[in-house]
Amino acid sequence: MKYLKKFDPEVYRAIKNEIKREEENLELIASENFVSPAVLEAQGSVMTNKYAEGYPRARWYGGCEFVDDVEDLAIERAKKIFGECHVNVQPHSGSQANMAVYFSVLNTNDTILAMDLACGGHLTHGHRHNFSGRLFNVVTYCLNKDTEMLDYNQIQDLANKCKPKMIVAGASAYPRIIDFKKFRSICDSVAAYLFVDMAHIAGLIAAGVHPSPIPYADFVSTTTHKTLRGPRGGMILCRKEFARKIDAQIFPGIQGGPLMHVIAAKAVALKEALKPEFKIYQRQVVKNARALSQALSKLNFRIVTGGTDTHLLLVDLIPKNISGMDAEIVLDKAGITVNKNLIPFDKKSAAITSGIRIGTAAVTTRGLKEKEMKKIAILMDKAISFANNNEKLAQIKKECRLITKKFPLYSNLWRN
Ligand code: DSN
Repeated sequence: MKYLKKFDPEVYRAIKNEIKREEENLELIASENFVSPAVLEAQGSVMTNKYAEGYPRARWYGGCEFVDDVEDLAIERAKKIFGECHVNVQPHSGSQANMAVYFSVLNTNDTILAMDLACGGHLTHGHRHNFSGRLFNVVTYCLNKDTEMLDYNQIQDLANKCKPKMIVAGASAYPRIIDFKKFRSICDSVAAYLFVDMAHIAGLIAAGVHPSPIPYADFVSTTTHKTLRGPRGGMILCRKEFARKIDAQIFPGIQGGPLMHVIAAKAVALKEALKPEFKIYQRQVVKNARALSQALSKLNFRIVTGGTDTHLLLVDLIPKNISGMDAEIVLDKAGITVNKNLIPFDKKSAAITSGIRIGTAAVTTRGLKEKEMKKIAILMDKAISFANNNEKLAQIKKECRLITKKFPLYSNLWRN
């Protein structure tokens, strides 16, 4: 970063500090990951300079022959991974991917049935402060109170009553396998479209570690930066019959020029996802989440649903007498990064919460395995029991640092 260092030392310093933070801390935010140097190079490339409104070979600007190449590569690789469907790699984010899906077949005030944010859904699945909740009539499903898992009978009953035009499956904080076939049959019974937001589990699906929604859904959206381990961005996969509608909603519907440097990086990440190592990585992500869940359980943390099938777990902190908000702060002081999260039927507000969400995608990228998960659980438990003791927390941070030192991130990756 020699040019940046010289021209803008303040931004340079912030980036260096972020590198240090990522290198030294245990990153357990379920929606985050670390991209490869190849992805970073593509994203930091001259393709940021190019306007390319339109689609490959049908652009509104000249000089698009090379950006066409990367967009074609990204689309073809996504199809190889996820199967035959129409792919649009232009959404700037998951939110914009979701917006394009809604706009493609819904009219304002149409009814959608989606998972409540408080039960693990996402803002763009109809939250009242989000565009989705403001534009559509939203009915929400939650979880079974006893199992804390999706209750397909409840979803069927709600669908029978509200006759939604679209049912949204997918979540931000749900640790179990989602049965897309069941969602399809509920949709068929009420003639609704099935829209699956697979953002959190896209990498697991790419590796065959979670069942794929592609055979069942009319529309699938994803972000590219979570378990899929690509650049920050979005993508839509849909049945071919909706191809024109989806493309027209992304451009000119809701976006202008696509971010071609990000699309180049998406292509690189998708090439990585096609490699056999990616399957091994995703299997380890789930093994690590299970190991962490079991280890925390043994230390008297209550794991929502009793465990996990995915990259994430939701931890109920009520037995530990600390809120999610305070646990997030305390763990940060100890060098462990998580986020506070509502647990199903939480009595606390979204700003305080009774739980934290933990994910293993990022720590698995740097090579941690089950043995380290057990150590992390012990460190988390220690940190929470010494919540008011900054000296102890600083000591725990040093212990975390011993783990991250053993599994260097950038110092190793960038040398190769
Ligand atoms: N904010 C993301 C998450 O953390 O799950 C979803 O967009």
